[in-house]
This record gives sequence, structure tokens and C-alpha cells, in this order.
Amino acid sequence: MKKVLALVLAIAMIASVAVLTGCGGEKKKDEEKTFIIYSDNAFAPFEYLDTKTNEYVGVDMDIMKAVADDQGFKYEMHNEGFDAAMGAVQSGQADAMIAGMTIKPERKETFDFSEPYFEDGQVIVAKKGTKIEDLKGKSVAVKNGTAGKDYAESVKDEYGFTINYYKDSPSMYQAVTTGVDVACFEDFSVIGYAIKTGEVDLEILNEEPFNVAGYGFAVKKGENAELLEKFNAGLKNLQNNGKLKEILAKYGY
Ligand code: ASN
Repeated sequence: MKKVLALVLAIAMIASVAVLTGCGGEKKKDEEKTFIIYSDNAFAPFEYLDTKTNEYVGVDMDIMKAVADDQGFKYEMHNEGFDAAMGAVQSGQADAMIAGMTIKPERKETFDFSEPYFEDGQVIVAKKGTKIEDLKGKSVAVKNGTAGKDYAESVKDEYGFTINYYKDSPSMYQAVTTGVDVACFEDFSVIGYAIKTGEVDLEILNEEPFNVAGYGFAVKKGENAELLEKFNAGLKNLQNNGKLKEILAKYGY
């Protein structure tokens, strides 16, 4: 009899422990989910390595932190490059990306975007004194997967140039500076920042940026709707409480 009682007690204890940890475990999982966010790695002032602190900083990095603080979620940032970020979101390796990403109609077929938090378009950049006619018969530099790449491909026959593809913006600028390519295609605000800070000694050829559109935070189409909602809610709060303005002003906007 004693043995039976002990056995019953033991089973009851195991069961209660299982129930407790089961419940607690699930709740924990929900509360502590750490979202994986990918980004570009050399796209100042939106994301770039601060060599003093060895940390990625920039408008996108600050927005992401402020939104996560506002909405109370955890995330891990991976600055792997723009094309890598798009691939990571599409493969499900990342929950989302924030990378100065232009909200383009074609991208909406594979991504869901947040509300825009910035506006920009692309420009053609070359050594000082270069004219648009000089692109004929030469090669230009573009960054894999970008809006600038799409634009270059769409006008290459009209201007008569060929295209070389690079993995990041600095490689593109270098190709132009060293004369490998005659020009490159980049977002206006990003190359504007590089010129202003003296990082590159190049010139913008067009008067107005083309394909001006919003920048958005993006998830894979049909996935992570809850995270997208949180981002939009947080962004709205940052717009209303002046924090977004503050972040942009910190980087010169
Ligand atoms: N604006 C670029 C694009 O959406 C983003 C980037 O180069 N990081 O293609």
C-alpha cells in the first residue's frame, strides 16, 4: 500500500512539474522571442561600422532600436550586406530587414513593407567633370540587388554602357575612383553623405534623383505580420513624439 502511495505521489509530482514548466516555457517563448533582423553593412548614414566602437550605427540602426524599445521586443541585428539581407528574408533565415530599402512595386511581390520612414531616389555618380555622354561604350558599377542596379539595367541600351556588379557600396565607389568603371548608381542621400564627409571625391551627374520612393522595413510576403504591425505602431509613435526627427537630425537630415 505504502509503495503504491509513493508511486502515485511521485507521478503527481512529475506531472505538476511538467505542467508548470510547460506553461512557463510557452509563455517565455512568446515574451522572449528575439527577432532576427538583417541589414546592409556599408550604407552610411543608414548603417555603417563605427570603427571606434566596432558597432554598427546609423539611421536604420537607431530607428530599429527605438521601435523595439517602444514596442518591447528583442532583436538581433546582422549587418551582412543588402543582397544578403534580401536573401535571408526570403529564405526565412531572417524575420525582417531594415536597410534603406526602397519600396519598389516589383519588390511588393515578394516582400511586405512597413510605412515609409524616409524618401530617396537614385543618382549617377562619376569623377568630376564627367558628362552623361561619357558613359557610352564604358562600364558602370552597381550594387547587387539594388534599385540603382535595376535603374542602370533599364537605361543601359539607351546610354550604351555595360554593367559591372559589386557586393557593396564602397567597392562600387572604389571602382569609379580607380577608373575601372566610369560611373556608379547609388541612392542620392548615401552618396551625398559620402561626398559631404570627404569619403569619396566624386560628383553627381543628374540634377534630380530618379525613382524617388519611400524606404521601408520589410518582411517576407505573407509572413511575420505581427512584427510588421509592431514596427508600424512603433514608427508612428516615433513620428508623433519627435524621436524620428531627432534620429534623422543626428545624421544631418
Ligand atoms: N535603396 C537601396 C535599394 O533599395 C538599398 C541599399 O542599397 N541598401 O535597393
